[in-house]
Amino acid sequence: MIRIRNYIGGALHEARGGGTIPVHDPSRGVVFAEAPDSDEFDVDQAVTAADDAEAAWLALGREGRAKAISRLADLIERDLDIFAHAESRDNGKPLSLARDTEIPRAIANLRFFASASIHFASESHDMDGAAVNYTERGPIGTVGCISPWNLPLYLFTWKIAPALAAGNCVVAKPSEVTPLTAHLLAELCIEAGFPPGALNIVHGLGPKVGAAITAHPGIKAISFTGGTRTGAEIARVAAPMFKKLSLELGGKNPVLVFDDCDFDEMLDTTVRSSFRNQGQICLCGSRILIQSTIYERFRDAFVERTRNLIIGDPIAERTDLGAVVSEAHLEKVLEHIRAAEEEGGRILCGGHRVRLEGEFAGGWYMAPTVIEGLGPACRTNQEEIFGPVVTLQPFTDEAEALALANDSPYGLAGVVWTRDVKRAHRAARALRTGIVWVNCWMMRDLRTPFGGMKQSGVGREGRLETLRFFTEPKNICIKL
Ligand code: TXE
Repeated sequence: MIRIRNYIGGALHEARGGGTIPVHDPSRGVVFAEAPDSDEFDVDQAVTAADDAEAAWLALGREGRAKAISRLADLIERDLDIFAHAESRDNGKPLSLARDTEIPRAIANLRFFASASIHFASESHDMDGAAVNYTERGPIGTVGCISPWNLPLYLFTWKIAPALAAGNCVVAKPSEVTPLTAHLLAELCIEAGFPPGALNIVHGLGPKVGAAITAHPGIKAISFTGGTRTGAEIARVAAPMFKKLSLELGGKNPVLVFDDCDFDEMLDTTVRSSFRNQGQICLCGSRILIQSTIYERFRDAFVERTRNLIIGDPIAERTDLGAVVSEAHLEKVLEHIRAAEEEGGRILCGGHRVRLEGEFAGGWYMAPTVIEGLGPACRTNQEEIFGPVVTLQPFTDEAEALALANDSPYGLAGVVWTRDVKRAHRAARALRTGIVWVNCWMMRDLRTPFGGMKQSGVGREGRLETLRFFTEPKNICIKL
């Protein structure tokens, strides 16, 4: 049994109450680790440790902080295999995905923001010689980072790296469902001699630890990625305390397939954008809108490709889909499928749990599912499912495609497949989403703004956006 512990003030600790939370291996449905069941006392200890660390962390200067953060990246890279196996075991995701994409991205997050903070420049505005303004951007103080279970270390580092690089001290909470890689990172912090208290990691349940971080008066800003309902709860508590908030929430992303697209490339990518990480990426396309002239061709090819996806042992190289993250999540996805059937949807493939054999018999596997025959207003096309489930809807022309795409309470990402350059620009502009991919999916440049409109969140992340979020601007005007 792996024992995960809090990382506070540079050392590992049990929760004050001594309680633990079981951590499951979704591929087998068994408990393999336990994490501290922390509460507001542990959060308070972490805030005190962070406040105490502030002077030493600032004294390192930008270069010193960047060096300390980069050193963590080097150590994760050294242990890449250990981290990838841990992520796959904790989350159920294919090992190949953790090893080739997610852990490398966590390393890139740390290096990227270590370097970006060095190049972060101040602005100055000249008032025709009468005066000059310059804008200082200093750290905020102690900040909170709360991350979800779908891309555990990837999203954890995407928050803590810029927060630290900007000179803040951090109290961070990974998801209680997937705490392992954050714990491995804490061990590397100790090995690296990372300044004690600059980063503190408190494990535990959202309504206890997450809520305590949100409500703690010593925490000046909160960066959160997770469900829309949780984001609303955080905003409800934090807004009257005037905390800065960055909320990256859910999505119900449309994929617009026009009949002039490169069909083979579109098909390959759309299979990925639908089912990668078992559909548990906020950027996955879940509403596929297809021009009626190629609807049957697309549907038949897509269903055939989906049926051929291999569901199995996450460690096996040929596995396309591993397990979904938890039994509760599997039940939630299956409940959405039952609702889709009640609404009159036709399940073209999947729609059920998959039982594997041997050691994986207790694992939480789900067949990738394609549904057609549902209108835009139904629950299935309005609510985020966050599993390997997509719907197909035909459209006749561009106007109808855009109306369907924008008929959603969410506005995170949209994908457009067309060879018509004018249409690509028109559609990209008309989509009410924070991110649009044309003829591709999930190509990410860390410098660009990332985030959503409507119920997909508030604020953006990315090089400039995040460093601005994690700093406090001060304008200084000097009369000449
Ligand atoms: O997320 P939660 P859950 C969506 C997806 C999923 C749904 C619920 O639809 O089915 O959200 O997932 C912490 N105060 N996404 O329940 O609860 C929690 O401990 C402060 C989309 O797992 O939002 C965890 O660390 N914090 C998404 C983090 O919030 C609280 C990724 C996220 O968990 C809290 C994940 C509280 N009151 C789920 N309650 C995406 N956009 O990528 C919980 N938390």
